[in-house]
Amino acid sequence: MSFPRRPLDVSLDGFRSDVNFDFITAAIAILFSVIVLVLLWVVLFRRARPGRTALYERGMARRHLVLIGALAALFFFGIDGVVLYRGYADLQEGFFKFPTAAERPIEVEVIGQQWSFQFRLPGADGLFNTPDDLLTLDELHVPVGRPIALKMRAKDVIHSLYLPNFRIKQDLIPGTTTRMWFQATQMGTYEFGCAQFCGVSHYKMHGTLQVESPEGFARWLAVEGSAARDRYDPEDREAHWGWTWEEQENR
Ligand SMILES: [Cu+2]
Repeated sequence: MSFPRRPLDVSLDGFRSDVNFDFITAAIAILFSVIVLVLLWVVLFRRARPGRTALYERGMARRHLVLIGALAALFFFGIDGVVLYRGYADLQEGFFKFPTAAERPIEVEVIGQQWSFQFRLPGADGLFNTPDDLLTLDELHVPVGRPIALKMRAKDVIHSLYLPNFRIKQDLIPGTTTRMWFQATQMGTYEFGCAQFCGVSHYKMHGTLQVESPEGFARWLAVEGSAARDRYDPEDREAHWGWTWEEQENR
């Protein structure tokens, strides 16, 4: 089952969320229809009419309690149980597992502030807060088919980076570092936004994610990297918000 208005899924793991959403929607729709049909049947065909008394039943007899228990168990294990099982399977398959260094992720630092997202890529030296860092505002460039590892902080209030085409969202919280990862399966330009109401101009807090071919991304890195080195100003303290990654950070 698919809904035409859903944003295009261009991620490795987005289908996991879609499958769960579809399952819950279908299960609730079926349950709702059954309950409405039973209610209609009772109201229309079992009501009092001339020559017929409606039966008033408190539902406390043993057979009623057994029926209620059986239905409750059916719904609990048939819906919640399935979602729990699927969620656990997703965990096991690494949906929520932050990429290790061995998986060679593209590492990105994100700062959220009223009302924009700033992204920092480490550049050729692989280290953050050095002159060749690539800084972008409300625009993130990533290559297709590589894991992207984001570590995020906030300057002022809680923001949330939401990538609808990747079915992921994570808060940026002042005073702590949060993490999120994704992998794109399709090139293109996609929108991201802030998903926490973070002030009067919250609506302005959005930008574009450019998913490029590996060659296109390498070209972008080379061109922007040398431009970044030229632009680097050691006196500009505001621009040096990056930090050094620690393996155990925020586990
Ligand atoms: Cu925000």
